Amino acid sequence: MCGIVGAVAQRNIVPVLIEGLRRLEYRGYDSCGVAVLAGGEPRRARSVARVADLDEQVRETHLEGFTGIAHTRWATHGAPVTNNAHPIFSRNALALVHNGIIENYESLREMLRGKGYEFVSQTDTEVIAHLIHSLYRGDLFVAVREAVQQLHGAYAIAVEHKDQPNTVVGARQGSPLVVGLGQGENFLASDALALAGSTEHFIFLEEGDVCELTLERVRVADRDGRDVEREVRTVAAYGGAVELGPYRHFMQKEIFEQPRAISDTIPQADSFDASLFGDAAARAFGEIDNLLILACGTSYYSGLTAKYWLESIAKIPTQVEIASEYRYRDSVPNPKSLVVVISQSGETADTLAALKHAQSLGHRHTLSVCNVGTSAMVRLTELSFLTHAGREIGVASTKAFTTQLVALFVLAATLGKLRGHVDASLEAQYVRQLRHLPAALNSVLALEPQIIAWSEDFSRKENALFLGRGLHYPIALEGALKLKEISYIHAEAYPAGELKHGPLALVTEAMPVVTVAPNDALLEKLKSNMQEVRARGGELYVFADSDTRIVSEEGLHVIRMPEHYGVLSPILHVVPLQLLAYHTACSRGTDVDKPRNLAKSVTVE
Ligand code: HGA
Repeated sequence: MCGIVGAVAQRNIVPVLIEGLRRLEYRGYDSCGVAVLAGGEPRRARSVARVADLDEQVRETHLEGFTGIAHTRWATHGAPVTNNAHPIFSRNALALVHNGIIENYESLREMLRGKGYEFVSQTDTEVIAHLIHSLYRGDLFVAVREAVQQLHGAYAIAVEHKDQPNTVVGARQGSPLVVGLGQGENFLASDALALAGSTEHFIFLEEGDVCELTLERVRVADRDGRDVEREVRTVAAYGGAVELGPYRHFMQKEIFEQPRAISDTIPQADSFDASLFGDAAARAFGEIDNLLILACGTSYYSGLTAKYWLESIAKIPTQVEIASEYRYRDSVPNPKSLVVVISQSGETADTLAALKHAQSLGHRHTLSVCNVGTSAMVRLTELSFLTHAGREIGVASTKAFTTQLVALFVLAATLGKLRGHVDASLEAQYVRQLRHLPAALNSVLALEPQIIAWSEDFSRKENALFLGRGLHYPIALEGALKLKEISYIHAEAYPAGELKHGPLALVTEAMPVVTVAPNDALLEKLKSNMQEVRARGGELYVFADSDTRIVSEEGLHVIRMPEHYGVLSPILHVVPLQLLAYHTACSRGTDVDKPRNLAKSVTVE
């Protein structure tokens, strides 16, 4: 989603700003822009095309300056047109970029119109620019501190003013913002990743903070206006640009990286110990008697899968909720709950807000499952388990999902052991199964040519059904989501036993029905559900474990999974569904890594 980069330096800063935007591009955006202070009024360039186009513009127009701010926008208020792209100006004196949503923008707009401000964009952001301008009396830091008192909603902003040519001011509430510390130059960004190559020293601003960057100094004030010292962290792990290598898209690369990502995520130790989740975990795990999992999208489906593991392996009651629902409904807090939040980026706005809501209700024990160790979510939770998927560029999540599943299985096994339901031999069996997963995944990835053959049929369909049962129902949900996201084919997933209660009415020869068929206790029931589909002319595409005795015949296509994988089977069964969605999308010619209307790291509500 939206990205911010800002800098004050003693050199032309535009190439650094453009490079920062490039590093944030993978999150998805619909327009971009940059503004510099170059003697007098701010100058800007904006584009509704790619950052590469913006780069060309700045070269052609010789846009250069020592102080600047830049932005990638994912529109929430106002169409993705040049006029709404950030930086937004106020009276050619002040330039501002913003991530988030200002909820009281209508009343502020009326108030500012009353003061003579003219609005030229449809964004909510423009009110912030004019508000700060209206409060400016020669000190931008003071004006921003006063302005944010009047804002309701979520924001991370960076602002510059023509009368303070070596200053950038930032503020955050509900959206991330970091300060990067350089030598005689300082930076601001919505993600430290944007500043890789410029600095390794960061201040992660806290909620309500306002900061002022000048060449030699960074000043931070907290929400009460008191100057504060924030910890400086060194983050050296951000490498250079991620290469595509021999793959056509990042999504394909990331699907094929799963054996490595999973092997890096599986704990080294041969036993499941609470300390895997942090120093305080042993005590916290001893004080809980249920779990509340909060997540969105694909992470929600990993939570749903975890519920089956947690209740069957650890015998611990588990509730899974969509974060954006939980945060706004009345719920009954249970002091003995462990609240588990799951997010690839650790910055997902809805999940972060749900976590804070749970904490405000008095939940003391919280755990994040996350792919970014420096993220707000990891910083806010008592316990954490980091997945080691590496950077995920494709908007449609793949390796983040399977590594989350590994993390959540380890949680179930650890709680199962602590609660006396996993003895030494079962523990050893789980460890063996985990260790063998990367090899098992490689065999599943070798099915790609057979899946490509199916994807050609799929690319001509407009609807699809996905069926699974038990532990594999969330996998069917994830398969349908992947197909929707990147191929734009309408897909629905159902627990197979639910077909006869409604969706069977949709089944005709035109409806492909993808079935996840592991050889588990529900296999015979699933086979009956498949017969119900065949009897109505539905075309079945089945991913069947080799020992299921499901064989291809007319209207029934079967791809054999290399091995039956017991309790960890969902981690294998999701992979062919990822490949099916990927190759179907390729056949339809969609923008696989940046599907329309979607963005990575959903940092707005
Ligand atoms: N509300 C602003 C910024 C949107 C944003 O943060 N997207 O991720 C706008 O629509 O311009």
